[in-house]
Amino acid sequence: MTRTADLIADVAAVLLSEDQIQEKVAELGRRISADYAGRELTLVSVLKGSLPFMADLMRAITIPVQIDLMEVSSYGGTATESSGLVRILKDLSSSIDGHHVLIVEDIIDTGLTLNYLVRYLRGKNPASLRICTLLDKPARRLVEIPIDYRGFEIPDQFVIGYGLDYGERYRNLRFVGVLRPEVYTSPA
Ligand code: PRP
Ligand code: 7HP
Repeated sequence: MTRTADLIADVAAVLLSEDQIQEKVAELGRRISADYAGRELTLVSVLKGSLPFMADLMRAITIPVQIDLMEVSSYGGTATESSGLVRILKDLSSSIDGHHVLIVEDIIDTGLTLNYLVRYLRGKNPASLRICTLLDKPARRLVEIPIDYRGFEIPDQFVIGYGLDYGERYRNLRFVGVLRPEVYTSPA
């Protein structure tokens, strides 16, 4: 059986500690609350990776919010490389027509997932559409994405934890760490 200790053994370095993440989430919550004061905000979380970030961010926001969840998966790529081909596994539950929408993402890497999602959500006629991401890995960007709220800019390393996975593991770690390259380069 896998224990948290086994997961931690695969971590080369802690990139962002639990405290650093929580401090940043509180700061983003304050900024978003101030920017959207007097307006109704709908947070759209992009599952599964953004689940912990969404759960913490929505509670750091002090104005009324609605939430909705989408799940997308990129296909045709590898476990560490996105392909740009995106499939919607779970669509919005409610209309966002006329709503102020903030997309909540865990990481923007190539930008291909969000490029697809932004175009998809714009087609649903929101009053405004902005992007909040915890992590931004600009070195790998293939398409330009306007980021309105950015938690941390990170180097070009494969990271896991706080929702981020490799092969569906590590999402339950409370920090963001760099995965040991042996984990994804050595044969299973
Ligand atoms: C991850 C992450 C982003 C996307 C970013 O999702 O949550 O949605 O990749 O990569 P990109 O900028 O190169 O498109 P993934 O498809 O791994 O699904 P998950 O959230 O369920 O882990
Ligand atoms: C997707 C993704 N998932 C986990 N860790 C990373 O570094 C990633 N980049 N893009």
